[in-house]
Amino acid sequence: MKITALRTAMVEIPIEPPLKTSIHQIGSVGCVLVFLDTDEGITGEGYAFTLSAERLDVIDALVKSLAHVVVGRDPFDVEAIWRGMWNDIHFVGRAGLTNFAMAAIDTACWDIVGKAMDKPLYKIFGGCRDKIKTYASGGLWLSLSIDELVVEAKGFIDQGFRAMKARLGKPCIEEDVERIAAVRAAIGSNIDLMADANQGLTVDHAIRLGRKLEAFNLVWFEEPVPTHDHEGHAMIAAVLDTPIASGETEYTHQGIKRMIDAKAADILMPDLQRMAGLTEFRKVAALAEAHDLPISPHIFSEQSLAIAGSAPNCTYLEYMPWFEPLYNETMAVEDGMVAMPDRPGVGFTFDMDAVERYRIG
Ligand code: SMN
Ligand code: MG
Repeated sequence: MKITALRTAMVEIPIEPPLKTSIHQIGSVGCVLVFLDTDEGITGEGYAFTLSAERLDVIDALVKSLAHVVVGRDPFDVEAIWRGMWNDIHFVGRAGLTNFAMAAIDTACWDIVGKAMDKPLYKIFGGCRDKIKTYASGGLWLSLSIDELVVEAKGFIDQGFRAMKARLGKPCIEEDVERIAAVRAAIGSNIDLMADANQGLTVDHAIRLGRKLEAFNLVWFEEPVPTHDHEGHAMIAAVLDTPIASGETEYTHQGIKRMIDAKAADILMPDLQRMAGLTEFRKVAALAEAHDLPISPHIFSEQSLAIAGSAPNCTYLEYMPWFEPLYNETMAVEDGMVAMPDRPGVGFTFDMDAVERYRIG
């Protein structure tokens, strides 16, 4: 089998109403969709994305710059293709948008493998579960009032969720505490609650806030301080009882390994495009497992099911609905769980009418 062509399409999906975290203002997500055609009529799909559509053309150019490494190759040689891309990008950098481009191509290669074998990827990787706990992540933003938080939190339960993530990072500690208290009171003690500060705090602030949040039994306190500050993360993790989750902006196993070595987090959150694809993500899941650390993949909900269904140490899937409009298939949530797709490959295919509707550039 041979890859015969690499095609891309740029799309922008609006997020309405626009939302805020401690460091982001998000009004849309822009994606570069990647299609790898083969001489056997199978097409593999992957994507890279950014917040808004700024710099999307840069990602598109980087993806296309890797075509010469993949076209003509057997898609089953995923390791060789990954290594070929890794060497090709070396001079411009092995972290950043280069990884995003690699991830989209690597995921599309695995999608071809699954479709050719007529098996879902989690089974090919070695299945360990057929459903996983998930948490609602598309809400409880910093831009919402307390009344809006309460309505949204109850809405998630009505939709079948048994866990949800709120955002932290108001300038005043008491305000964050009041918001988490309101959500906890609205959902009761049997629903899992996470909180994410998106790197927006200082170590002192995070410790003082974290101590007050211990009362609300959070599943985790995510990214309290900037990602590079592994020592700061470690101090917070050592002081608080609440587990610290982090890692969504680290690149490849090198970044995650540095976090593990620094004891920066109790739960690791690799991101598919910063891992440069499923090939590396699988190794990172195993690296975490070798250190008895749980993982919870960062966004890329649909693609990360391949990891969630095959990595024994994966505890939670992030349910981020932003990309749903692009797919023919949906992830159904039932009693707080998402089922692994029984369809071949990644198990989610782009709806070409939707692609046309959101297409830009
Ligand atoms: C997040 C931040 C930015 C984009 C997507 C998601 C957030 C998360 O940190 O963990 O969901
Ligand atoms: Mg986060």
